[in-house]
Amino acid sequence: MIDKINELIGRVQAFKPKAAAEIEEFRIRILGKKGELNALLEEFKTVAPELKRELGQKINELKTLAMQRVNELKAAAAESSAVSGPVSDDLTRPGTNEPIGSRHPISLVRNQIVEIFSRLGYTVADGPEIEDDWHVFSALNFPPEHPARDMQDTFFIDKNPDILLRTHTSSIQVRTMEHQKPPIRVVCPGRVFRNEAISYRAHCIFHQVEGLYVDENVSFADLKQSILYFAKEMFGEQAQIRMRPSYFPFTEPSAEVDVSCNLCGGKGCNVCKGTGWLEIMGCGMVDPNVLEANGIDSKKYTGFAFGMGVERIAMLKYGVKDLRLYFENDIRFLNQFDSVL
Ligand code: 2NL
Repeated sequence: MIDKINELIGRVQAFKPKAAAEIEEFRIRILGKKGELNALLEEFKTVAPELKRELGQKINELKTLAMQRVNELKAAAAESSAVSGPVSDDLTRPGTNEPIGSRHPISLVRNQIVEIFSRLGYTVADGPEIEDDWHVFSALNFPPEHPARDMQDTFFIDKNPDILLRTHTSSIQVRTMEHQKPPIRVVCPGRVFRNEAISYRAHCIFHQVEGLYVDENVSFADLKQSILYFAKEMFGEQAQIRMRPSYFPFTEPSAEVDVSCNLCGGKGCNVCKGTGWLEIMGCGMVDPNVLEANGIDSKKYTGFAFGMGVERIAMLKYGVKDLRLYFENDIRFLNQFDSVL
């Protein structure tokens, strides 16, 4: 019986089909219900017990080999028929259309924000996503007991209170002030992280663009005019802004900026909840404590800063009502933004 098995192994190894159809014939002849392998297994039932171990192993070897060989040959045949079918000989055949990708809406809006401020003389700065307490909180005048420093709100790494994921991109501006003297004019785009439950309007990872302008005689009027310019470039010439008093640890005074609702032209609709205004960012005059903490003489220099959420601006611009769409990479959503800029 061992000779029969070896002979069959030899034939499997030597098998070279001339046409694809021969592979299936070969499979049926060897591995099929009434094939040679099953015939061997019938015969195997009658062999002496002391031979069973060796013969059984040998038959298994044969079976694995035959299955592998059939699969290999079938895969090779499928590939070669795809390449050398009759159509490929027709050189006038139109090419297959390779769909090209497009930028993610968050990238589009982020690029546009950066581009608008670059026209006002801002340069772009970057910094690490994993930060320390100083660059995210202390240098920005956060008091020691501020709730943002809590585990509930901020992701700490290995529970180390000094290593954390940045919760805003202000840490980039802090790093800019470390190695650059005024005048400073930077925009800082980047991902930020907050320990929040995910919903249609919140995500634990999102994108911000912040800006910082420090020089002699920088005023709140400069801030207001810069933001108005931004709003008109982003939302259209008809856009108006208003500012409401607010509070941030790092600016004084601080303001929340609203843009007039594009959908109803300010009359009030369900998007602006009847107010005619939509919130787009926060801003303010840099707190003198922040300037001093970063080695800038607050008697000589003043500055303004602002920060906005890219998802929020993109939602308003494109009328997207659920922020989670930006993170799911559903091609049906992404295909609607066909710009490649
Ligand atoms: C918001 C508000 C803001 C800043 C960010 C800032 C940075 C430095 C100094 C002072 Cl280094 N301020 N950034 C200022 C005001 C508001 O962001 O709602 N962001 C989404």
